[in-house]
Amino acid sequence: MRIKEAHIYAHSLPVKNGPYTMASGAVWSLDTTLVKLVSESGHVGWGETCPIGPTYAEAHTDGARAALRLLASDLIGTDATPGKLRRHLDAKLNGHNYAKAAIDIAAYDLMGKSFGVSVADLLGGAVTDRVPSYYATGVGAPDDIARLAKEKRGEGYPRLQVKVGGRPVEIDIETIAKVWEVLQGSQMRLAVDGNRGWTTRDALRVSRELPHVPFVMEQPCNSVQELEMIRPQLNHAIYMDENSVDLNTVISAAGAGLVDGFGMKVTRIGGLTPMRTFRDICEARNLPHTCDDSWGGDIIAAACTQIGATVKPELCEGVWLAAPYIEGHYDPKNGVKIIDGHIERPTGPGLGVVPNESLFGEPIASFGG
Ligand code: 0XW
Ligand code: MG
Repeated sequence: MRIKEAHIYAHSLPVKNGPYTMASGAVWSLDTTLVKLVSESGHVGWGETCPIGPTYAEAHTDGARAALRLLASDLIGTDATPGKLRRHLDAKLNGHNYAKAAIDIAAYDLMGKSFGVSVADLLGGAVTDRVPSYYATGVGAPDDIARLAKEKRGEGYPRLQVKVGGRPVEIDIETIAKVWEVLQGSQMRLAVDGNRGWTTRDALRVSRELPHVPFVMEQPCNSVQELEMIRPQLNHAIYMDENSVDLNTVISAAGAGLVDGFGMKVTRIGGLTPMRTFRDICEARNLPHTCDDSWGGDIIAAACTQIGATVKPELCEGVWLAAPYIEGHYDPKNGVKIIDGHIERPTGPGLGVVPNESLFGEPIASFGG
């Protein structure tokens, strides 16, 4: 399966009822980048990468596009089988996982479409076609977030992630306590995501003042070293998100027992090829994890859902989608939607979605053809 054409597209995704707020800032609109690969056999595969602004991760839109231009220029005639392709990309450019991820996802879509099987089949097989999702609030006033918690609980979401950080920690403590009043007695699980925004002092204080609230503390502080400092003193389970930038970090964190699970982003780790290894490492250590991305439309949503559907159900913390914050879909028929807090896995070949590419206009770069 050799690549005949590679095209890169830019597309804008405004935040519905924006902005979306996290400890590191507020975003009103995100610039996503799509990759289309065409094989010599005429099959087409799509990938996507959409950093949520320039301060959330060590990633930004222009970085993704520059890296993709460099990588795509050398794809023509290359074998699109994802494992081989991965080594080819690594030989061309060091790092830049979030850009390589778009090519890797497109290669999986291409392979699935040409074999007539879904990406979940290629990743080991779906264990469910109804994948649990979770809702992430922005950083907001305690009463507003408690109201939102009640609404999302009513909609059937099995999990809520409350954003905190970037403001006085007293307001975060009040927010978590008020949310817990709403969720107590329900089946809905709670994660509190600091997005690197707390000091170790703040994280320890929250854990000490709310020992009765069974939340998972996600990426409270900025660095791995800060997580190591607070770990022995916490009352709460701790998940790593932003710091888990590659498989090596994941192996170290899991091996050292530093964390109880991960919030994982498919593009941060480099696409579906490393993501399936990540999933298997977590299964070997019984570590729960999410299968998310930071933002993006139907392509990234389908990629997260396909891998999420293959995770051992007890370890699947959910698949977060930007869909509730985005107007419309790339694929008018099979767009990836959240219904009653769960996602129906698209069951067609490849990712199971086919974007209406006229939405993206002319490519910003094209190779081959
Ligand atoms: C809630 N998310 C999955 C979406 C935003 O991009 C941030 C992210 C997270 O957990 O940090
Ligand atoms: Mg997170």
